[in-house]
Amino acid sequence: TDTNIARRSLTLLGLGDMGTALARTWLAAGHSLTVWNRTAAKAEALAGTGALVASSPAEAVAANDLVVLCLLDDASIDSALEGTGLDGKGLVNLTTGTPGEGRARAAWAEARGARFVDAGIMATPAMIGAPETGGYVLYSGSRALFDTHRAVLEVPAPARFVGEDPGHAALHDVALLSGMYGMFAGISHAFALIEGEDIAPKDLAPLLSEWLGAMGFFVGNAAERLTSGDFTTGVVSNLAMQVAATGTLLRTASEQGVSTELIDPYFELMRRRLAADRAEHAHEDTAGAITLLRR
Ligand code: FVH
Repeated sequence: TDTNIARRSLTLLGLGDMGTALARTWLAAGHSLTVWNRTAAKAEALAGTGALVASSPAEAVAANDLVVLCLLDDASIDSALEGTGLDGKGLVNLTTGTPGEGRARAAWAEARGARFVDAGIMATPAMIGAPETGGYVLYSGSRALFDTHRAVLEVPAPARFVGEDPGHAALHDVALLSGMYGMFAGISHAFALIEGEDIAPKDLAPLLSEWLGAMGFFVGNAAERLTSGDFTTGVVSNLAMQVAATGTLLRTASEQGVSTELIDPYFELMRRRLAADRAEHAHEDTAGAITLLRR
């Protein structure tokens, strides 16, 4: 495990919004940082704060054993590193990708003699170097590589290692983001309902926020039900009642002149789960609907 973190040196490829935020925290913490960016001006801008600017990806990679990638997408890694020797390097990929891309990239790195860790950044650039904001980075792949560099990787944001399958950081990342977008959809529908009424969005906001927090128990409940296969024990709001109640939500949307396009898909799934076996599924909550999603 890295103990002397003040004197570590590493390379960072990619100085977009996120890469620049990462670079600033490593430089501020006193690390020796070599940077490369396709558009050289972004790298030059960091030279004044102590970054060593490489003129090519190959020069940047040669400078250090630890090489961090923070590029736009998986394809840009090929574009940046094509023809660059990686033998003996430790590659940490902070570029967002799919689980399949993470696994393929690990095999690609190993074939070139490098160890590999993939990552998913659960933070915006403003949350980097600000642990109080709750951001963190998910890592998966080579445990040995992660352990060796953990301290330096934790400078920008806390690290969470989620397993040796190099696809699992991306899978966790996308699962969390998917949950977030589902929540954003519900929030959008809620605000659309009050538009044009004598209710200020800022007055609905704290109620909505508090309600979503209170409903957060569903996450743990769903996990328990999916693990045990028991979708009925301890149910407080049963599926038959909830399906009936969706009628009120849909009629309200109609009265308010609001499209139901954001809530229809979930309501349809609830109806399908109930219709599949009404006698059994009527006593579940909505977690049973999850089982219908897998193709
Ligand atoms: N910014 C955010 O809020 C999110 C937070 C969660 C994680 N994402 C992911 O982080 C990766 C980098 O995101 P970013 O915000 O730094 O993105 P950009 O500011 O657009 O910078 C992109 C960098 O990638 C370079 N680049 C693009 N294509 C190529 C290529 N073909 N060859 C070499 N480099 C390439 C680009 O270079 P340049 O345009 O400055 O020349 C930037 O350095 C990303 O995976 C997010 O999903 C961020």
